[in-house]
Amino acid sequence: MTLYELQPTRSARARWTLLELGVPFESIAGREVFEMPELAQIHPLSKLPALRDGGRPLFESAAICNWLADSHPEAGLLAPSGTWARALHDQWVAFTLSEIEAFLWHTARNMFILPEDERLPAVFPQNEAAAKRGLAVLDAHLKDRDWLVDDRFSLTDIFTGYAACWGVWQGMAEDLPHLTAYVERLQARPLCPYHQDVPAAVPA
Ligand SMILES: N[C@@H](CCC(=O)N[C@@H](CS)C(=O)NCC(=O)O)C(=O)O
Repeated sequence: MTLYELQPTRSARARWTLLELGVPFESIAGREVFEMPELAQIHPLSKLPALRDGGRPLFESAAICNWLADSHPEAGLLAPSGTWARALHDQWVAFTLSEIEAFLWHTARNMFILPEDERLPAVFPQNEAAAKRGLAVLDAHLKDRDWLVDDRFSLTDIFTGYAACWGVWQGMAEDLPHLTAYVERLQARPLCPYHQDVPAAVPA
């Protein structure tokens, strides 16, 4: 098992999943990974994270994390397909990507990643408002529970929890106490790698 990663970014989801599952893996890490032909063979856009499992290439953090948890069912990190708990996991993953992360990432691209003359700071307020709407949904859901699905820690928390941390790091959760407490619970877990600010580490 080989994980191509850059920490701390969305690669951390795959790393945490592997650690929770106790699966040994080789790590190929760092900014130089973006230039590696072997990454381009896995991810058509040479993005991270990317995984090679027994020679088979896989990209997108959601697909990687789901595959890892599904292929190690004994760990109980993810409810099986066909259960209601799995439907709820799928719901939170889709919600995270479309209602929170898309906006956080669009801002990050316009703040750190695109060439300076292509950046559009005008998108920041709109993205912040949209991401906050999504984060507020998580905050309301977490009012009466510690974890997102079935009130037990699961892959859903590894996945969606990353976007929750990202929102907190961006100062978007000051009026979201349940989300803030949730991020603290995540970070208190012994294997949690979500401890640094994302934008500072996103490739320039
Ligand atoms: N939706 C993808 C996002 C992958 C992604 O954009 N990763 C960033 C690091 S967080 C990256 O590779 N950036 C380099 C680039 O955009 O060219 C996932 O969740 O895996």
